[in-house]
Amino acid sequence: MNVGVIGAGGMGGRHACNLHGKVVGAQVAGVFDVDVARMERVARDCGAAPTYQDPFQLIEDERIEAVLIASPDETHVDFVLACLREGKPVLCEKPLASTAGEARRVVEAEVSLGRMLVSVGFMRRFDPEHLGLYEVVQSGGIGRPVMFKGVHRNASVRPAFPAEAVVSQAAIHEIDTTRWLLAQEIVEVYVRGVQVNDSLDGDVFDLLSLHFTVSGDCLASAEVYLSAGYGYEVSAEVIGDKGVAGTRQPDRVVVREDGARSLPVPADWLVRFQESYVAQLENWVGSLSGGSFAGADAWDGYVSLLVSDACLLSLGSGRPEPVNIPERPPLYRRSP
Ligand code: ISE
Repeated sequence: MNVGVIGAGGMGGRHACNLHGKVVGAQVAGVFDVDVARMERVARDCGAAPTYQDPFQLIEDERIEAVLIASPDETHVDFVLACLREGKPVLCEKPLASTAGEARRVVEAEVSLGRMLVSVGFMRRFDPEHLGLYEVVQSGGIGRPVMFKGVHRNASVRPAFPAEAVVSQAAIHEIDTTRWLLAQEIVEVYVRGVQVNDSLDGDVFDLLSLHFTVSGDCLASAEVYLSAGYGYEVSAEVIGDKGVAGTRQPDRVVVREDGARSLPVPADWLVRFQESYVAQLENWVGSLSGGSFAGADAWDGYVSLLVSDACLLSLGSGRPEPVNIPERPPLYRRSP
């Protein structure tokens, strides 16, 4: 499968390397990035793939059979819509768009095309820890789910991290994980935040406390903390009426020294979720030969942004805000 990669930064560069070196049946057939040096470096490292001066030329090139998008969030929709115009399958990094209104354009285009070509990169759905939790919850192993609890900590973010990205780029993982694990919709949100790291540009709530009311008499809460300092840590727990299940930290080694025992903590998401990124790509490439992608689709991408928009509204209003989710189009009516 000849895959074109748009965006060769940290995430896109890792996806390209994983496609080139770890995913059977796929090759990097083209690379675009606005940073020419970065584009050429990734292309060189991935089998001397051709580079492009224009991302739309990559999408329209008949050599390119599928597209992976890992460019800045605000560019996703236009590239995804171009892939739909070309009838090419696309794996778009989360979030699908910057807002739900933008993502709605993708859903409408895909519904009118009548084919599901868009996949969205919520990689926790491929994480062995989260998949194990999903299987316990969905099999009824802890009875009826009554609460989800998530923890999402980054060591740090860049000083110019946009305020809204704390939700649309970071907390959106907890939004999708809540929907996926519980197979329920979030119907109301209440979000409060504080700024911990005063060196961030402007007013950025780098610590959020999110509370969701979930259909099916279930609750969810999450801590999203982007200035944790010590490392990158993500965990999820589901409380049922007959038991509790949760992810454990995928520890590799216990270090004993100076009278103490310690467990290493990953530096960032590229380290913690490398296995998940490869599994997601393998599943996506496999789905292109006639299967179906086991991850998130454009409807998931759209609904996660409806919740994200409501969270940003609640942050501003200081009140709980409803999430109004339209009826799911028949194209997207697959089992949870
Ligand atoms: C980043 O884009 C990711 O997707 C990471 O998983 C998340 O932890 C981080 O906060 C985001 O900025």
